[in-house]
Amino acid sequence: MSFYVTTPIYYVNAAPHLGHAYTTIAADVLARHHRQRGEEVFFLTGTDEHGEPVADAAHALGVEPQELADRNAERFRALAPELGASNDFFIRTTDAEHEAKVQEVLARVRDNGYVYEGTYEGWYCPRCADFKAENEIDEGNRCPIHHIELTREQEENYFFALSAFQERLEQLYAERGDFVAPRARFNEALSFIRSGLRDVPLTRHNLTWGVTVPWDHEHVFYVWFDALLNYYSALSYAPMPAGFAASGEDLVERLWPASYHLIAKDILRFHTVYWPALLMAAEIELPERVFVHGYLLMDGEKMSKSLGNVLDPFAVIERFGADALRFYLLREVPFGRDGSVSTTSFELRYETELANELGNLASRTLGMLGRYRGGVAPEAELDTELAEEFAGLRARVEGLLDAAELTAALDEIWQRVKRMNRYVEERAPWQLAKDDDRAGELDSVLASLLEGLRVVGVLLWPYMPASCEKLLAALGAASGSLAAGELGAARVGAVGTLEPLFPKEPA
Ligand code: ME8
Repeated sequence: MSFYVTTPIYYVNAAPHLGHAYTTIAADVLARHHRQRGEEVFFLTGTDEHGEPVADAAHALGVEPQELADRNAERFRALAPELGASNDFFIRTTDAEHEAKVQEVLARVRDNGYVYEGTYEGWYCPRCADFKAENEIDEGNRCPIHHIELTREQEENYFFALSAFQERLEQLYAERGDFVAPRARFNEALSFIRSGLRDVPLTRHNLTWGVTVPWDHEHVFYVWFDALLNYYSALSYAPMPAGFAASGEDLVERLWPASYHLIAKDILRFHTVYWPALLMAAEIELPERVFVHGYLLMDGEKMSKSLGNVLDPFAVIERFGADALRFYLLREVPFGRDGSVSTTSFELRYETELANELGNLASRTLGMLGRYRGGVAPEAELDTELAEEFAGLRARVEGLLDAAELTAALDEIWQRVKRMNRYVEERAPWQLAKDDDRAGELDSVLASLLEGLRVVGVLLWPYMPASCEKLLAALGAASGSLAAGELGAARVGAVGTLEPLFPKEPA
């Protein structure tokens, strides 16, 4: 089994912000979960370096586009490990191998008869790098996303015959109800298709910052076609991950088609309409699914570098650690919907859920084991009540993560954390410890809590890898296999020490 997950490649016109961190974190959770299943996983992220958004930003700063790209690509590359992201490769669209692949695939699209010369005239947003139809324009000829005035473009271009794929796209949506999720986004894409597809520019004549069109050196490819192809081109030159079993196949053969493209709704149309059409035109298999998450909002507006209302992920990580940020974003904003984020709600969740509910549960449990049983886990039978609470949990988490329901899966696990907190209060081990006749009961309570913590550590590991590794190490357990995510699957033995997982007063 293989699992190939991607994030969008981010524009290098400015530094990374929390919105970028969000998609990267989400993709990382899926990648880690699938590695726990024992699958061959490939997780790709990277940067989109061509086109007007980058060329314009560079000119405004008085530097060459390549210089700006080099500077900001490094920041995006550095963000991934800071977030705890385990990406297997980082693609840059200025990589020579990527550029060569773009030329090869798009020449094939032309050979297959889907490219023709024409004149484009219409409205264009240089920040979106997108041509806007009349019904997508805000009052005053403004971009609905960036609120800037659109420019009128007239250009001799090569066109991609998108309209030729109208029927095949409709058929794709009829046959594959899970091609796009959530459902509302599927419907949005389908209704865009049904409204009638128009051909789109494949090349730009007035721009030089891009991949040269091999059959006409006066043109560069329109940045979106160059960018989308990253998902495919990366596999032709990324190194084989260390854990992959030996086989004669290269990464394209092993991993294509992609299992999941994660994106936000701003780039829905490119991924759910242009991308499948382009692949059909090039005779390449289509990806399995596109999951469209919502926007992180601050003060009710989409956070974005062009609007300047940005919360700095680096600052949060420095004080609270990457795990807290990962947990907060996926817990606070239901994955697939828009949601507001703020430092106030972050601090509240950190304190009540991470420090109190999980951190305290772990330190209390280990503390009681030390006090009452010398730090050695009793071999007692597990409490049936708690066992029932955990029954089927792993399978439900797997099912939800198959559908990229990251928030729902996290909640399933967190309900058990809350349950264990209540269990401690109900069973009051400190009372049981006073009564020698109830030693067996105390054994069972402690053994059950340790097992519960171990299971939670395994299942939460994709969300909070560093903290779960600490917890599991203290329990003498491992995070590697999802099969261990069942109560009783790998009993805890002797227990080590555990520093507070989420200190109340972080640095
Ligand atoms: O669109 N909330 O790059 P980009 C949630 N280069 N997610 C957000 C977000 C927010 N407020 N802001 C950004 C591009 N994102 C193209 C993509 S792909 C072939 C080319 C995330 O730098 C989200 O994943 O504008 C969104 O789709 C992406 O960043 C856009 O990043």
